[in-house]
Amino acid sequence: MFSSIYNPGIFLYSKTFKNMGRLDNPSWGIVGIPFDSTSSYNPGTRTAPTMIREGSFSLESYNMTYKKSITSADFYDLGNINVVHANFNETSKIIENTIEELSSVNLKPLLLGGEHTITLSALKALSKECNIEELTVIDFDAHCDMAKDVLFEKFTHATVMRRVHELNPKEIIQIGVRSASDEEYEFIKSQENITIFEPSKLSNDNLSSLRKTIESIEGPIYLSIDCDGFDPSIIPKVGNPLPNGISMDFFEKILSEICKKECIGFDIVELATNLIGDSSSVAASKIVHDFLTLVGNK
Ligand SMILES: [Mn+2]
Repeated sequence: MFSSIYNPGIFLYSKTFKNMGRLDNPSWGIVGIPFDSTSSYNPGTRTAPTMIREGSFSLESYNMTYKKSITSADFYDLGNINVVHANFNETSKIIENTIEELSSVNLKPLLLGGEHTITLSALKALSKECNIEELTVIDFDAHCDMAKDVLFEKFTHATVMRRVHELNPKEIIQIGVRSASDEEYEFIKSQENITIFEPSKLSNDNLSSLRKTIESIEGPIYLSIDCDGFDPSIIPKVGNPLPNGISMDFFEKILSEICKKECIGFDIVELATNLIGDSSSVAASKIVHDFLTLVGNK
C-alpha cells in the first residue's frame, strides 16, 4: 500500500542510491534542481521538486494507460542538488558535474525542476557524452523560449531553447507551442531544424503527422516537459500559464511513441507551487510516473 503524504523525501517506488558503484545496466537517476531565478511572471519553481515527489504518493502503481506497473521499473532518487539562486553560471556547473557523476555510475538524468534553464545545463553535460548533432530535443511547451535575450540577459527561461539551438542539435521539436514574440516567430520560420506543433492543429483523432515525425527520429532523444505546455485546466500552477494547451490524454499517447525511441535524458520544469496535494503537483508527478513506467520497463 502506498504511503501517506508525510513521507515526501523520495519519488514513490524509487530506490535510494547508496555508493553501489557502476550499475551493470543503465537506469534512471532522479535529481531535484530547485533553481528559481529568472522567472518572469509567477515565481515558485524552487519548491516544485519537493511537490512532485510528494504528489507521487497519491499515485497507484498500476498504470492503466500503458497496462504496466511502475513497480517493475528500475530507477533511483538521489535527492536535490544545491543551487545558487541568481547565479545561472554557477548553478549550471553544479548541474553539469552532477550529470557527469550520474553517467559515471550508468544513470541517465531525470531532472525535477526548477525553471526551464536547467535544460541547457543538462544538454551541455550530455553533449560531452554523445554527438549533439545526432540528438533530437523534444520540448513540450506553451512558449518557444527562443528569444535572443531578455533585457540583455542571455540565460533565462525565455531564452533557453535559443541557447539549446546554439549547441547545434539535429532537431528541436516543440509540441504545444501557442505563443511567441514577433522576433521569435521569424527566427523559428527561418530555421530548418525547428519544428512546431501547435495544439490548435492537433487533436486526438489527428495525430498522424506528429506520430510520423516521432517515428522517423533516428538517434538519441532528450525530452523536456515544460508544464505550461499543458492546458491550465490540468496544470494551472506554472510560471507563465496560457490557455489552450495540450491534454493529458494527448500527452500520454505521444509519450508512448517517444519512449519507443532512445531517450538519454528527461526534465520536467516550470511547475510553480508549494501546495501539498494540489492538482498541478499530482499532474506533474503523473507525467514522471508515466515516463518511468515506459522507460524503466524496457
Ligand atoms: Mn519553457
